[in-house]
Amino acid sequence: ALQAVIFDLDGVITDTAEYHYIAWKKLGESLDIPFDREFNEQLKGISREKSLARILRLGGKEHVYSAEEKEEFAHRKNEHYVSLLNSLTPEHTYPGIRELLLELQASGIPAVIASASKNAPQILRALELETMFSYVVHPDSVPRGKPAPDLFLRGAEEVGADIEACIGIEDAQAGIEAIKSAGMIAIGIGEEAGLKASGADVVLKDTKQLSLSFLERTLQE
Ligand code: B16
Ligand code: MG
Repeated sequence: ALQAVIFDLDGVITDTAEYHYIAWKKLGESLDIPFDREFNEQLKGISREKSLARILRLGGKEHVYSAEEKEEFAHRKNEHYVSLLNSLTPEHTYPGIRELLLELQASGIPAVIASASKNAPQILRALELETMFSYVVHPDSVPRGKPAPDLFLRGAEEVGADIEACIGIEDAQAGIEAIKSAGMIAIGIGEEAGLKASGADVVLKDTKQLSLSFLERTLQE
């Protein structure tokens, strides 16, 4: 039986993935490194520092700036991103998510957050969801980010769940890879092709179809 559900945050619980895109795009443009949504897919689930490194590499500028300058760029992106978070309200929770969390709570199945974001607690507060999760893994508390399995393994460990009885839910290719290398069942949310290629067991277009009975069926298959 299902023992824990480990959720990604950005792009699964709410649309903060769009805010990340807006903030990185603006920073990229200020450095003369424009990019589109397709490139942005590679930044999903990836830490702030690694995302910046990928953008600089795209522009052939990975060796142009000092460590202090890079820190300032990451800081500037985060300030913009956090200012966009101010408009976040409980209504911004993706469809079906609150209902699923209530079902899990009623069944005593822990819900866990395994996000690469250092802003996760603030986002959960803005959505008024912070009491719905048994544990939020802090990205700095594990050695490796996604696509390594560390965040998901730590999440399962913290709630005492067996790996094979856990389901991970992700919108990013790096996140699906992380769930699969942890040995869990992976549900992808979004574009089928990329998520399937990364190993997702099932892909849903959006979060509307998520329910406890869907998760239980997926685990049994
Ligand atoms: P922050 P997730 C990830 O969150 C985002 O997908 C990724 O775009 C972002 O760079 C990363 O969090 C770090 O976020 O700058 O807020 O620490 O999808 O793993 O929930
Ligand atoms: Mg995500």
